[in-house]
Formats: sequence, C-alpha cells, structure tokens
Amino acid sequence: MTDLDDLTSWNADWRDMRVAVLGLGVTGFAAADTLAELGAEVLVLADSAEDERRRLLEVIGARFAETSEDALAAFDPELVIASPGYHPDHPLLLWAAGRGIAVWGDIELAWRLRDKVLRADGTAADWILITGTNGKTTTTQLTATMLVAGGLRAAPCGNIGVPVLDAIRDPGGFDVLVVELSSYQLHWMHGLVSPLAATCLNLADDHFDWHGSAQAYRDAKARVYENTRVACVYNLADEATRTMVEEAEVLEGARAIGFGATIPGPSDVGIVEGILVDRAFLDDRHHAALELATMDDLRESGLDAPHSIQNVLAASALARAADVPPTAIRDAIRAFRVDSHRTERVAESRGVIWVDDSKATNAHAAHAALSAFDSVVWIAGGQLKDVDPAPLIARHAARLRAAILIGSEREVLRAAFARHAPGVLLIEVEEPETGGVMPAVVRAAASVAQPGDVVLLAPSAASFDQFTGYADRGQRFADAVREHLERGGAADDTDSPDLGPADPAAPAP
Ligand code: UMA
Repeated sequence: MTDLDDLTSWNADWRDMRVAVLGLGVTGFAAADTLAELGAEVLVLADSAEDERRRLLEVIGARFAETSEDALAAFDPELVIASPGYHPDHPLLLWAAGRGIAVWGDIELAWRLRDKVLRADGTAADWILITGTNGKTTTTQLTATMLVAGGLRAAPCGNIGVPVLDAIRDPGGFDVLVVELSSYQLHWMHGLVSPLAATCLNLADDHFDWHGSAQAYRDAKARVYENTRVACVYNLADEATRTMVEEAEVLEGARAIGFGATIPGPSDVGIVEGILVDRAFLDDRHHAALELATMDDLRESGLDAPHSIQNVLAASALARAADVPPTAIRDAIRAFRVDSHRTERVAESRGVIWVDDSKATNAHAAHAALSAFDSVVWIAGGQLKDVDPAPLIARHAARLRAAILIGSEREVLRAAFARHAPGVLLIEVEEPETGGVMPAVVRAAASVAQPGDVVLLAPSAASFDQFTGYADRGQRFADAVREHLERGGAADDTDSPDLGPADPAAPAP
C-alpha cells in the first residue's frame, strides 16, 4: 500500500497505485492522462462522457465505467481524484469518505507533481492563485499578461479552462503559473499548496446550491490565502477579503497588500489623480509611490468600468509581488483587450445599444453590469443556484424599461419582480421546439427598447439549463441580434406577426 504522504513529487513511486478519477470532462481526462503517464492503474467513473474522450482513455491505458458504487468498490481504490463539479455529497464521495479513502482535487494533485518540468535554477514554477466571486478570469488573464510583459514565462490556467495538470506537464516549462480557482476547487484543497501570491477579489452570494451555505462558500474562498509566501492581496472595499487575510495561516514574511480605486496607504495599490500607483512594493513606501499606468491607458483598453479597475489593481499587485517592473505593467495594460461576453457591445442601431454580458452568471456580476447603464431592457434568468434575486431586482428596478425572463427558474424571478418591482414590464420567453430561445428574446427586446436604452444580457444565473455554457449563451444572443438587425429589425419591429413564444405579461401580477 502506497503512503500518500510520500507522493509529493513527479519522481515519487506512483506505479501500480489504484486511483479512481471521478468525471471525464477536461479535469478528469487530464488527471487520468497524468496518472497513466506515472504508471498508476486508473479507473475513470462518470455519468456521461464524450465518445472521443472515452476512446482516448483506452489509448492512454485507463479504464472507464459509468457511475456505480459497485464498479468503484470492485476497483478498491487507494486514492480518489474528484473533478471540481462533483458535490461532496455525491454517493461515490460518500462511499470513499465512509472507508477513509483520501479524496484530492486536481489542484492538489498538480501541486504534488509540479516538479516535472523545472526552471533553470532547478526549482518548480511559482504559483499565483486568484479567486473571488467575480473578475477571476479577467484578473487571471491580466496577471499572466503582465508577467509575460515582465519577461517571465507565465501561463493562465485552472478554472479559466486549462487544467493545471496540463500546465505542469507542458514540456516548455513556466516560471509562474497564474491559477484561477473556483470555490469547488478550493473546497478540495487540503492545505498543501503554497503560492507566491494569492487574492480573493471579492465575496458575494454565489454557488450556495453546491456549498450549502454562505459560510461554507466563504470558507472555501478563504483557503486561497493558505501558506502564501510573499503577498496576500485583498480588496480594500470588501471587508470579507481583509478578514480572510487576517485569519489565514501564511508563511513568515508574507505581507497583506490592499487594492482599491482610492488613494493608497503604505502597502496598498490604488489611484492618485488618475494614475494607478504602487505604494506596496518599494522600500520608501511611506513617502513615495511608483506610477503603474494612467486611467487613459485603462480607457483605451476597455478596462475603465469600476469593476475592471479593481481587476487591474489586483493584477498589478500580484504582478508586483512577482517583481514585474512598473513599465511592464503599463505595457501589458495598454496591449490588453477585454474578452468576449464581458460587457461586450454587440451592436448599436437606432439609438439602442445591445450588450452581451453573458459572463454575469451571478447577482454580483449582474449588479456591476446593470450599474453601468441608465435605462435597460434586461435579459435575465437561468439557473439561480439557490441565490435570492430579490435584492438585485429591488436595487435596479428604477433603471429597468423592461425585463425579459428566460430559463428554468422564472417563477422565482417573477415573484421577486412582483414584490420589489411591480411596475416593470415583464416578458417571458419560452424555449421553442427548434432554433433556440435567443431569436425570440431579441425580437421581444426590440419590441420594447427605446432610443437611449441598452438591451443587456446579464442573466444573473448559470446557463446550463438552456445552453452549453455562458459563451454559448452570449454567442447565440450576439448572432440573434446581428441577424435581427440585418433583416432591418429594430426598436420598431413590433408588428412582426411571429413575436414567437414571447409572452408579454406586464405589469407583473
Ligand atoms: N460528472 C458526473 N457527475 C457529477 C458531476 C460531474 O458524472 O455529479 C461528470 C460529467 O459527466 C463529466 C465531468 O464530470 O464527465 C465534468 O466534470 P466537471 O463538471 O468538474 O467539469 P470539467 O470539464 O472537468 O471542468 C472543470 C470546471 N467545471 C466546473 O467546475 C463545473 C471548469 O470550470 C474548469 O475550466 C475546468 O475544470 C478546468 O479547471 C467551468 C465552470 O463553469 C468554466 N466553473 C464554475 C464557474 O466558474 O462558476 C465553477
């Protein structure tokens, strides 16, 4: 029987160890591939999987079984690796817990194996960890871009879409990995990972369906700071993130660095008269500051919305913790362009602006998007993840020309509107048999939008009930908008006989 405590290196003896991998998405496949390469005996279990991945499993010498306790018991695993989407109460995880079998996430496994490809000085790449309810992906990309501009070999990975297990096996090797972590991945980390720098960008309600409570979600996020070596970067405007840092077990010498769009104190990164400055990573921080970039630089890169400024400040602090020079940070900001589906302007026609913020999968992100506009036709709904939409609706009722409801949990939204925004026009759009919901959504939005309005897709919900993900939802929206406008449709296109499955129901009951 292998002692799991000894398995802290790529060069440890993983041979013939029986490892069950739960899930065959990108994480499960990367885990199976890694473990097979190490000589372990691998059984992958999942409810469903793409044929191509199943075929590849055979090629790499791993086995597949549909989810079943019997299959897992017959395999008699010494270790279980859980994909992030697995709930801790999943029957197979309860089975493993009941027998005292260790369960690791992919992040812990990758940390143990990070010495596969070493840097020139013989050490493994540093890790920078990024979590938070919103802004993770942009901040991860920004940080990696800044590190590269500073001459470091760096890559974004983790929840952003590239499993960390793939990054640590890249033969080219890296100086720094910038790891985006979801609360699910943090849940499965057991205090081993020791990052160079870490941040929790912000904390708001999300994923309560998975974690069970706000406290459990917060506690998972707080793990990001454990064992930090150089800098715990926190949000000066979000007390919860400061408390996480205060309570974290960090390595001696690690510093707390605040970020915020205000005049920074010593040990903070902030803004003075339109200039982003570092008052943290310089010797004379009590009397001086380093210029990083100007607000004009941010504007030109589309990074000047309030939440984007926060992301830039956090990324700058993380990059400075890795010794990236200020000029490289400025260059990276100037060269950066915001990704698709994040407050992305899709079209403008007859005074109506169409904006895709499909990435707004929770209330915090939808709040940031809604706050940016004065008069909005809001497309909302999907999987609400057990988070009450009422506060968001109450807060933004005054700016809503109308709300177009989609998705599987419309009754919750309908009730929240009835209570907190009874004057707002509600249009419900049913999923048609073919062609998807977006063409009807766009027709409905065009029928109510007035010049000066923004039609905003910021659903405050996950998309998996109707789409393959937020990118698919945003793309279908953008396609439907362009098609509608090409056909000459616009705000006056209300006489279309096929307003389709849209069901105007205003005002709400
Ligand atoms: N599966 C089951 N039963 C379950 C759960 C999953 O059988 O109860 C199986 C599925 O059939 C499938 C596989 O597990 O075979 C899917 O595993 P997964 O859901 O963990 O997804 P991966 O493809 O491995 O992708 C995961 C992250 N997904 C989730 O956390 C849900 C990806 O984040 C991440 O990019 C990837 O690992 C690499 O690290 C996506 C995401 O939606 C983008 N993240 C959430 C978010 O950002 O809000 C957390």
